[in-house]
Amino acid sequence: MLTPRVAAIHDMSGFGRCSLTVAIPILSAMGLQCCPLPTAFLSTHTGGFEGFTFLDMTDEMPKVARHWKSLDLDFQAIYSGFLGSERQIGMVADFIRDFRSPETIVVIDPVMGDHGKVYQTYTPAMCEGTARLAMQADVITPNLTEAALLLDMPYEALPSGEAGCREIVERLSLEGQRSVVLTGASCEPDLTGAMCFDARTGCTEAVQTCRVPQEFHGTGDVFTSVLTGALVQGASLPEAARQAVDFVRACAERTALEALPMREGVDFEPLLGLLASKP
Ligand code: PXL
Repeated sequence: MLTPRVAAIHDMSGFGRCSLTVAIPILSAMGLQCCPLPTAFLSTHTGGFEGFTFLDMTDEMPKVARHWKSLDLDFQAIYSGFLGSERQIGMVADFIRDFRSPETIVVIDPVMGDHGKVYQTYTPAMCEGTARLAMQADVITPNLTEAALLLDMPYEALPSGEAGCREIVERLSLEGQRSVVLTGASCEPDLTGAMCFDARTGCTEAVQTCRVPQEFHGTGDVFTSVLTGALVQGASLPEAARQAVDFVRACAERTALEALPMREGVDFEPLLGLLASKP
């Protein structure tokens, strides 16, 4: 079998473990070919560093897409995350239109913010565009902040607990048309993980683990990269979410013992073997 391919549309942040520096090694460890389409190149991510550089790749993106099209490339999954400009949102929509086949899994992480706050570089127009783009997805993976933005309600007003998380994913499913994996979803105070609405089955299921009592940057990117890899490998949505929850927990446990600064992300590299596909 040919190695499945994933087009990964994210920024490349040189330091801080997020987006492409997470997606490429994780998808590769899972036995998949990751083809990066960078949205921006930054010296670090924007969460916790001052003075980061930001090279916008908007003008480059349609050229890359055109070249890939001329090579007749196809992708088993299209996976998008952090975008660098408002114009890119339409470009990602065009990319999906041009490269989607009936078998392609389109995973859109509607990256916009965390902990109730919108990221520094995300304008209101970008947030609206992200919500529109997310309508093209087979699967979206918002955190609670992004869920509130997609539902156009204040973060503080989100329903909580297991019943609240169920309500959120069902409301975000566009009447059952798209799958939703809510990250950072906590059914009980000592537990955390994901709440999944699976558009294929119409079922909502909680996938939980013990909470590691510390926050880390970039765990959403680790989570959605593992989820995407597992879906391409043929896992069901709840199985893929289970793999992603367990991997993030293993990374968080290890990193908590190392007392790494939050902004450096989770120390996932030594744990990539846990994901390794067995030929
Ligand atoms: O993890 C999301 C993310 C991705 N890329 C960049 C970011 C962030 C969150 O802060 O700043 C550049």
